[in-house]
Order: sequence, then C-alpha cells, then structure tokens
Amino acid sequence: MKITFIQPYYENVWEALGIGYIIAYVKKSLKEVGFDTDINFLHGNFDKNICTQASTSDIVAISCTSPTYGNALQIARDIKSINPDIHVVFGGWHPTALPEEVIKEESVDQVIVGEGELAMVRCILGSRQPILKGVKLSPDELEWPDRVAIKNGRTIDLCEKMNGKRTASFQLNRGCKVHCKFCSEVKMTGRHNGKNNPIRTRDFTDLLTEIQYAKSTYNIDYFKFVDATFDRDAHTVIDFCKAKIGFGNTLPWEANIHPSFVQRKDVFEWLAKANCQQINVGVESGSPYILNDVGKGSTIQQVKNVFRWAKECGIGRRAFFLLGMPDETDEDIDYTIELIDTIEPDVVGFTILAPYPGSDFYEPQFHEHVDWSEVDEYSNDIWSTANFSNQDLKDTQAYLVERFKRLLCERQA
Ligand code: B12
Repeated sequence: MKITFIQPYYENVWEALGIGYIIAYVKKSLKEVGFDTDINFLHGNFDKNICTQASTSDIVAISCTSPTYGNALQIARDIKSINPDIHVVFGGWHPTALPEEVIKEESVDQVIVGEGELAMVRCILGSRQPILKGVKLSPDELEWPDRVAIKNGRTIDLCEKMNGKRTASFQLNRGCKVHCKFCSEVKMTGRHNGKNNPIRTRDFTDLLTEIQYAKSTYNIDYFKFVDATFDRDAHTVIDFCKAKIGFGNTLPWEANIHPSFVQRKDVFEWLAKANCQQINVGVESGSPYILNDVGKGSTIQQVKNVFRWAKECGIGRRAFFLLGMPDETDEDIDYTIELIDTIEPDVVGFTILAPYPGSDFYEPQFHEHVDWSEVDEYSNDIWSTANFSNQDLKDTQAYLVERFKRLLCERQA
C-alpha cells in the first residue's frame, strides 16, 4: 500500500516534526504485523508536481494548521481530480479544532483529531470512521521522528543559509500546564490534569541520544525545542541540563520558557552551564490585569525575575508580546512599554491576536468564513477590540517595533 504524507508550504524552515513522529510510528507498527507499506513525504504547495506524485497513492494524509488549511484543501481537490479513489485524510491543528467542518468537504474522506500516530495506523489498517480520535501515547511508546523521511537534511541546510546555524528541533514534553485563551494547545493534548492527563516527558538519555544521532547524521551545530512550554518545572529543567552535561553534549540550544515554572535563579545557572544560548518567553503583556484575564498564569514580577536571572547568567532573551487582548487599553500598552524598558530583552516580537480555531477567541458566528491563509498573528485584517480598531492595533504594532529598534540601537551604541 502506498501512503503519502503532505505538509503544505508555509514560510518557515522548521522540519515537519509531527509527520516525522507519525511516519516512524506507522513504519514500526506495520512492520510488526507484517503489513507492507511504501511511505512517502511531500512538502510544498498545490503545484502540479506534488499532486501528480501523490495521485498514485492509496492514502494521502495531509497535515495542516489554520493558515495552511486553504492550501491543504486545494491539494486534496487537485489530487482527487486526478484520482478520485484515493482516501484523503486530514490531521493536525485545524482539523483537530474543527473536525465537523473539515469532514464536510467533498475532497476530505476522513479527519483524525489530536495526536496522529496510533490513529494513522488504524486508518491504514482499514478504519474508515469519518472522524477518528487520536490517542495520547506515552513517550516510551513513541519512536524517534523519522528525519530521513521528512527530509530534515534540507531544512537544516536552509537554516544554515538563513542564519548560519545548522538547526534541528526536538520535543521534550507533550501537554501544557496552562491554558492561555489565545492558544489552541488544549484541543490537541487536552486539559492538563496531574492524574489522567499528565505532562508526558521523555527520558533524557533517549532524547540526548536522538540529538547525538542528528548531530552525527546532519552535522547540526544548534538545536531548539518545539515544546510550547519546555520548562514543566524547575527540577526537570535542571535534571535535563545535568543529563546534557553528563552525556557530553556541548551543543548550543534554545527553548520556550514559561516564567512561572522556573522561579529559581539556579535554573538559569544550570541552563548556562548546559550551553543554553537563548530563552524565548511569551510575556504577552506588561499589564497584570491582561495577563490574568487571558489565563497566562504568570505575574509581572515572575517575568522580571526570569529576564534578570537569564541576563546575569549570560543567556540571550527573546520576548514575545501579543497585542489586542479584548479588554486591553492604552494604559495596558503603557505597562507593556514600561516592562520592555525594565527587562531589556535582546530580541522582541510584537504580534496581533489571531482568533485561531481551537483558541477561546474563535467564535464561529464571526470567524466561520475567515480565509485563514490571509490571517496570522504577524498581520491580520480581521481582529479588533472594543478599544482598538484593526488599524489601531497595526499602528501600535508598528510603533512598538520601531521603538524597540531605536532602544536596541541606543543600547548597543
Ligand atoms: C513549534 C511550533 C511552531 C514552529 C514549527 C513547528 C513545525 N515543526 O512545523 C513554528 C515556529 C515555525 C510555527 C509556525 C507556525 N505556527 Co506553530 N506552533 C508550534 C507549537 C509550539 C508546537 C508544534 C509542534 O511542533 N508540536 C510537536 C509535533 C511533534 O507535533 P505536531 O506538529 O502538532 O503533530 C502532531 C499532531 O498535530 C498530529 N498531526 C499533525 N499533522 C498531522 C497529519 C495527519 C495526517 C494526522 C493524522 C495527524 C497530524 O499528530 C502529530 C503527532 O502527534 C504549537 C503549539 C503547541 N502548544 O504545541 C504551535 C501551533 C501549532 N502553531 C500555530 C500557528 C498558527 C503557527 C503559524 C501560522 C504561526 C505563524 N504565523 O507563522 C505557523 C504555521 C506553520 C505551518 N507549517 O503551518 C497554532 C496553530 C493554530 C491553528 N488553529 O492552526 C499553534 C497551535 C499555536 C497556537 N497559536 O495556538 N509553529
């Protein structure tokens, strides 16, 4: 049986890690039951080449986020127009958030909701339920993502061309302890719950061995984590750093940090010892009211601590701010400016809220017909609040970007 996985194109140079996980698990599971498969991976837009290559498959499985959903649908339509007998499966963030809508599409035969490894095996072995639920596997049931299949060498080469670093990404945890209203993670891994939905953390030796494999295969000289919150708690971060040092892994790396989980300076001392070069922090706002309102789970003081400790330990600090929370006022923006001036991040991103399906801000009556290929948090024409028009938000974003650039120049002069 020929199965083709497709990741529609989006402007970034990250590898399709989710598909890599699925392919590895499918290959192992089907081998165990003696089921013969020919598995392919294609990455690109709805160009003829992709559709022609995929059209000789028995199953085409397409991954999509909301901004890539339009392309994904076009690919599915084109493939079906060449070969209507192909079974077309959709999975990933958008179909997980809106399965009922996606399955209505004529060119989609099946939607897989949630983590796709086991469900994809079931699909290949014949399960044809229109909406098939994914299963949360424990880390030791998962295989390392199949980096050869997803052509990781290509994205690593591209990273080198773009920023001089041969970078690959890895996953430490599945699940997140917080539920921010603007994030759709909860739809994928469920609401965190210590008992029956704990954070699933990998064995460090297994992870470090995978990193070592990527280093010797692709000559990577830098790595990142895909985890939205890498720092599940202080002792796990410290234990990972100790394990990395003990393993003899000296590679530089970066990770996303949630300020509230690592409120101890020694965490940053260990991160520095383990050659962590940058922390990326979703600060979102300098206003305590807004942070509380969106369920961020961190306080301004915690943010200040993290930025101070990281600086003292020589770790680079990137901050992300999200404009356009529903009740945000001019005063809240002033608090954000004040916070930026205090924490002095090395890099900053200012985005505008995008009400992605799966997030608490998605409202079908307003957003059902949004063309998501035109919308993301960097730029969108759809979001406004009671206090700010869409243009106000764009102007504020532009003002903050310029202001930060100026500050950075002054600091560096
Ligand atoms: C790391 C990350 C990125 C990385 C790239 C990740 C990558 N490898 O491609 C970067 C920074 C480049 C990025 C970019 C974007 N991202 Co992003 N990203 C994430 C993050 C933090 C983790 C995703 C991840 O890699 N998980 C680990 C891998 C192993 O899992 P996975 O890819 O999700 O795959 C699993 C399932 O999704 C499913 N699955 C996936 N594909 C398929 C396909 C089939 C057929 C099946 C059956 C199942 C299936 O099974 C997989 C294995 O279990 C999530 C948020 C989060 N909290 O997790 C947001 C998130 C996925 N991103 C999001 C968005 C919107 C974007 C961008 C549009 C942002 C932008 N403006 O650039 C782009 C779009 C990228 C794209 N290719 O479409 C949203 C998606 C919301 C939505 N409704 O679509 C999320 C949920 C964050 C949020 N705001 O809520 N992202």
